[in-house]
Amino acid sequence: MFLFKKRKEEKKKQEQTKQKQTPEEKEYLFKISLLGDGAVGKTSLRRRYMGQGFTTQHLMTIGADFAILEKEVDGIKVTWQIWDLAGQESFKNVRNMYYRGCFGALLVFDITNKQSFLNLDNWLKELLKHNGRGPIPLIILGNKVDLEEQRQVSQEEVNQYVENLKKRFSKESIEIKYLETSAKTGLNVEEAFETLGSAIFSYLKAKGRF
Ligand SMILES: Nc1nc2c(ncn2[C@@H]2O[C@H](COP(=O)(O)OP(=O)(O)OP(=O)(O)O)[C@@H](O)[C@H]2O)c(=O)[nH]1
Ligand SMILES: [Mg+2]
Repeated sequence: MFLFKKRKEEKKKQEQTKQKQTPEEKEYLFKISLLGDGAVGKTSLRRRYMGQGFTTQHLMTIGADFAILEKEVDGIKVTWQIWDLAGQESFKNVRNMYYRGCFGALLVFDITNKQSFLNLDNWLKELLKHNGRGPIPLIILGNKVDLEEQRQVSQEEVNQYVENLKKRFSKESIEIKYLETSAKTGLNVEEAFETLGSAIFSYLKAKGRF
């Protein structure tokens, strides 16, 4: 009986210290996912962000790849849990469980592949269906900008798409942004994750969970 009471008091103390912690002292765990058609460069972007370089080979992701790493966002320590999902249609059923509880997503298409841009809506639908959290911050990434001469998707059409999404989710406290990246040269890769991280902090603040 005495032990039980002591444990309860300890737990209460722990809760109180947690509440007193400033955002800089707290530790945040951000589960995010990378979505988009097969071969658009999801794994390459994740590897680049993790400092693992770039390879020209396409090693198709089977089901999902999972990575964990610590990086600061806005001066606050964040543990990223990155789910890099397989883009191929055949992995559709396996993917669903990885969406659950994600705080944000990087929606990737390949600027040299129009269809991968047109399919973004399907990816978004899949995410919203299985996430269990409602709309979450989204960063749209037009990848492979180093192949500018093969571009099939103009920045204007993506901006238009993003504007429509913003209208669609105008009642939600989520940010939606567009960035062009290259996993090959590293252009905007850090920015992509940092922008998503900042958007997640804004989302948590709006939900009173910061
Ligand atoms: N030129 C160029 N090639 C890229 C870029 N990003 C990825 N690639 C190439 O595109 C191919 C597919 O890259 P992945 O990162 O494996 O694609 P993925 O989206 O993870 O594909 P799945 O796992 O099958 O869904 C590879 O051959 C990469 O080398 C880029 O920014 N520029
Ligand atoms: Mg992959």
